[in-house]
Amino acid sequence: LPVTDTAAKPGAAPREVDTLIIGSGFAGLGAAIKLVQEGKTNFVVLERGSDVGGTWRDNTYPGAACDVPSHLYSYSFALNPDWTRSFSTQPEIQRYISSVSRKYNVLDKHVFNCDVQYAQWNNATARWEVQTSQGAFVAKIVVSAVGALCEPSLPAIKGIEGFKGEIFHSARWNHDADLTGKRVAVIGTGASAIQIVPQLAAKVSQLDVYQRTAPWILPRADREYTKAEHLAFKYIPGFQKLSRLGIYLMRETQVVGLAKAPVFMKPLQAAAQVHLRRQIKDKGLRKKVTPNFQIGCKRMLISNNYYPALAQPNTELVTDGIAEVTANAVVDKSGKAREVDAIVVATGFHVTDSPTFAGIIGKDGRSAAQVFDDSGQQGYKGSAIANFPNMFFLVGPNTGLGHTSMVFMIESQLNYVVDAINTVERHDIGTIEVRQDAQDRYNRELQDKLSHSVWNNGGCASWYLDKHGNNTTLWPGFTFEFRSITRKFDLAAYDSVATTDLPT
Ligand code: N01
Repeated sequence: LPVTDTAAKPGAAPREVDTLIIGSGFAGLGAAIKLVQEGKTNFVVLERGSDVGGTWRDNTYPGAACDVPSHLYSYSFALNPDWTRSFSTQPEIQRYISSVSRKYNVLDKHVFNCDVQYAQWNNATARWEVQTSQGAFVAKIVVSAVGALCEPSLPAIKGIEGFKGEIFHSARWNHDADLTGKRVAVIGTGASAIQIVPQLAAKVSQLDVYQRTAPWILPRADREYTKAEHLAFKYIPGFQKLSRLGIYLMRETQVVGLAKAPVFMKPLQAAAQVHLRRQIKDKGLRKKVTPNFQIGCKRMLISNNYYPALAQPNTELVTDGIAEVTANAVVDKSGKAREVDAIVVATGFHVTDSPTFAGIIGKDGRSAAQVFDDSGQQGYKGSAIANFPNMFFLVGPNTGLGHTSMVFMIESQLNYVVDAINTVERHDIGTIEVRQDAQDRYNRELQDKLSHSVWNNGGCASWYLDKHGNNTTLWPGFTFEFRSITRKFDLAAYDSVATTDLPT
């Protein structure tokens, strides 16, 4: 593929850099901050949106909020004593990320509205050539921080493209569409949908919720912080850190049930059953929302208002499956058509089959999509992939979590990747690539651990598993174990060539 328009515009970001970061969510922004802290200036961040924030910028649907407590869901180096509640809403998280980007003065390193079309390794120059909607960039090292939940997955439902009303994905909410008093269908009952449904139920005339698989839902211990707590977070030294540690340790105990011995999930499943019985009195509805798999197999959801919203008279839970969508209705598999003015598609994201993989082209000319098609999505410590020299990944393969804060995993990876970049500089390395044997050994151990987990054995299909049935998304242990293996960059697991030995 030809690289076009490499000429730098006056005053624009440099076109040739040491390090190029793709994406500015929690991961990419964190990488930019760490590079600055390491005294590095020759880098650029390419961001397809018009602001930092990534998934928290994009998911603006009504009710969007985090299901990890606020004090843990933030950078350790930028604690925020001002969180207003125990589980933050999307606008507050977005404001936090934005304020961190300003505080650490990295916005001038960003090129916004810059959509990366592909990144191709050039063996001859030992550089990545990155083609974007704003022309080409060339970099020695690329850090891919595009996130796992960034590419909306649209359902392949017969006739859906011919629907004449409003239709949009949960992560691309159309705020110009006023749904007040309208008839609305929501497709999906995952983490996004269960936050959207109560908001819509309160304002629409008719809400049809299309459920394919009933999720497990636990109570949400959400509340506003008191004035005394605010003062304590702000003025008592260590109080915030202690509270963060407490949340962290409580969440970590879940790993035993999720990854090691699913039998320990039974108390949580019992708690979810009690929650369901308390919130839904109608036995028919109760039966419909009772999951048929083990809790934890899919992401555990938390909500206090989803079940009550389903029980509202203007809401109907449809479990017959969708046969087709016509110009003005959704038709279920029993043949019943329900006319609607709008459809909200809350069907999740392309994770193990992200279209972004097709745009990363490694040293033998194969894209990440082609490599993953053969072997499944595999990497080394979630941070490097054989065949892709001088490229590091944040939130790469098997770094996802089902129980606690991704920011913790991201910070672990930031240590590792920034140490890798420092190592490359220190040893004057021209190219560096993880060894296939090191990657294979790492993945054998991972898959062995995952084979005992509830994600693989809990009797459900989920976005955690790829088309081969392999779990290539989740980290199977305690997060402090991941922190430990990413503490230092391990050059021994990599093949490297000194700059002086590169062919000229
Ligand atoms: O997506 P999902 P999401 N026909 O993939 C259904 C994070 N997150 O956007 O279960 C009909 O979980 C699908 O059904 P089934 C979090 O990590 C966090 O909700 O596959 N239905 C499912 O019900 C989460 O896991 C937060 O049978 C179809 C739903 O759509 C991840 O993002 C908030 C269908 C998709 O659920 C993704 O969550 C939001 C079809 N063709 C998101 N295809 C918080 O922190 C799919 N479905 C709170």
